[in-house]
Amino acid sequence: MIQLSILKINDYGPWTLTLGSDREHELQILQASLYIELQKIFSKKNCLVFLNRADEFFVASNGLDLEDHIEIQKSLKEKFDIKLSISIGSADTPFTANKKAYEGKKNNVSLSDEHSIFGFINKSSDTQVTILHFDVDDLSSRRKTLSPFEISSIIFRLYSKMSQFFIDKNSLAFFMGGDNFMVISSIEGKKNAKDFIEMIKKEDGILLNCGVGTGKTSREAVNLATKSLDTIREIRDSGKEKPEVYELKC
Ligand SMILES: Nc1nc2c(ncn2[C@@H]2O[C@H](COP(=O)(O)OP(=O)(O)OP(=O)(O)O)[C@@H](O)[C@H]2O)c(=O)[nH]1
Ligand SMILES: [Mg+2]
Repeated sequence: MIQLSILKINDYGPWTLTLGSDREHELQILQASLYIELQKIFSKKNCLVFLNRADEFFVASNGLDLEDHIEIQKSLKEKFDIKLSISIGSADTPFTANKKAYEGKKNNVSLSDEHSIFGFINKSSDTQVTILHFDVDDLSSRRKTLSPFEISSIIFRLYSKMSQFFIDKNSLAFFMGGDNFMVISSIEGKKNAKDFIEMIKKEDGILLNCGVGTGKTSREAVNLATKSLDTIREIRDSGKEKPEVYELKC
């Protein structure tokens, strides 16, 4: 079971208008500050936060109970004037967990009125999340002929294809910066990595590597996925034939 917590700023649209038109810098500062704080709080609880369109945050929150979420809300209240709601969902696949969280909030299934928490906490002992860490092989060589903006355009086209491909497999893809992407997946979902790599190789001539990690918490899964990705690089750099997908187990 994968548990997802989606954090959203309450009434953000109308509130932004109250700042007047000279607001963009303030909004960017607020969004970046929120992201820093959330990544700090959740990583201390062994979770990773995934940035969604800069003003919404997805957390693979396996292992966190309602009390943890209340504690997080209390700490955010002390630091920010704006308030966030948290919607929680859990399911066998990340996409379904995301739908459950969404429906929990839409149907006002309250877990805590006071702290604006909605949805469903995973109460079963079955908690496991798989992370696929994708990275472009040798992006540096493209930088020799392409300008920074042209590189970004390639990366965002790739992100768009990845998002579509993995949503069809009930998994959620996020851009992590540079040429890095992470997909929140179920353990069965990892078999899709190879197919995606082949598709992108054929359609766009881009070579990707993918490290896979599974853990009881997202931080544990991400650690293993990144270690697996780094292992692909080590194999490649030692002159041996590298695997495109690699999975280290703890
Ligand atoms: N989010 C994230 N970004 C990273 C990580 N490692 C590197 N980056 C970013 O990705 C960019 C590209 O770095 P690399 O992927 O190492 O460069 P490369 O030439 O593609 O090298 P290989 O991936 O080893 O083939 C860097 O400039 C960083 O911005 C990581 O683990 N996570
Ligand atoms: Mg790379």
